[in-house]
Amino acid sequence: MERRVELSGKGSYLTRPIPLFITIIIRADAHLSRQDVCVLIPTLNEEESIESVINEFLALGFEKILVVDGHSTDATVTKAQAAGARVILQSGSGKGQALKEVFDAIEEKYILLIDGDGTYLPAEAARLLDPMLKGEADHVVGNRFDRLQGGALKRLNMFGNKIINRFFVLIYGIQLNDILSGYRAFTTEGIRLLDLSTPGFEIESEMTVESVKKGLRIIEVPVTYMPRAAGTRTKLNPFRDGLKIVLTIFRMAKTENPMFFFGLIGSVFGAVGFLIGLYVLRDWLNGRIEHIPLTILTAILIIVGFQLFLIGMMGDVMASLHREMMREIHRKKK
Ligand SMILES: Nc1nc2c(ncn2[C@@H]2O[C@H](COP(=O)(O)OP(=O)(O)OP(=O)(O)O)[C@@H](O)[C@H]2O)c(=O)[nH]1
Ligand SMILES: [Mg+2]
Repeated sequence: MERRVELSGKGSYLTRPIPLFITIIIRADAHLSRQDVCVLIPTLNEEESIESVINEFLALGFEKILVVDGHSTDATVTKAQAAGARVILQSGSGKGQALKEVFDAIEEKYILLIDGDGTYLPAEAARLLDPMLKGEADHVVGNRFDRLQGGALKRLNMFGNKIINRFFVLIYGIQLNDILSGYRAFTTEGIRLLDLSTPGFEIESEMTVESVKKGLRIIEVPVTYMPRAAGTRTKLNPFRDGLKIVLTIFRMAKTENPMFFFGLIGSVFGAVGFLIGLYVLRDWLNGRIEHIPLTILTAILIIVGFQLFLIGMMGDVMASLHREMMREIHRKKK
């Protein structure tokens, strides 16, 4: 019988002879102390898949499995408990609120975060954990776009994901391809440094941006993404949640890339002022000296737009000074 065994983030090996299989397990274990890992699974009505996700992790030797449930109305909680996971009911609602609530309660050194809907493969856990256990990263993100299973992401979600990722790269200048992935690993120490405030599906983008801000070493590794099981429902609304995600990324740009944040708002003011100004100018050239209030409005809009640009420039200076200071503090700490 052929077996697939995941190794150290460098893909999978097909192993046939038993001795080779044992060698591979030993080598994988050298990097991976599973006792130090808390497998964290947020769930909301995932009774179809939760058992198999937990069982696969148990079979891989992960014992600390924590399910944080959003008051599922199906059998998710009983199935998770029966399978051997510890279950915590979140006090509020939303995936973000659920995760924030449990981060402080986790005692293991590493957290492996995975959705409970069976769209990610537990067998690929080592790929995410290895770079951290080797001390090469503080936050590892599973990139779904490298090896996407046909139909796993609906065309609309795919489009939204690409736009959001581009938007992120544009603002933060860091080349990541899948900032919204639900399969990640991080050090518990690292995640506690992050200031997380969003309650819903914005949490992944917030975790990524905050990691960049707090100087965590963040890397991506390819992971497989499977379609949701037929008949199960997504909780993500591509329009409502997509907009919230974009606004979160934009709002957070205020301190990281002030020129972009204030410049964009300033451009909107300037552009509206310019258009109204054109209208006033056209009538003025035709000999009609009217629209006095509109003329004043034009001037105000353009001045405010220009001032926002200046605020952006000042903000940029402050941001780079802050970065320099943080670097200095880090250097002193070492
Ligand atoms: N605790 C908790 N978990 C949630 C909540 N909303 C969603 N989840 C879980 O978070 C994970 C991701 O949610 P999904 O609905 O799969 O969203 P998605 O993965 O972006 O979308 P799909 O591509 O359709 O799977 C799943 O395991 C959900 O059960 C919530 O309010 N509370
Ligand atoms: Mg999902």
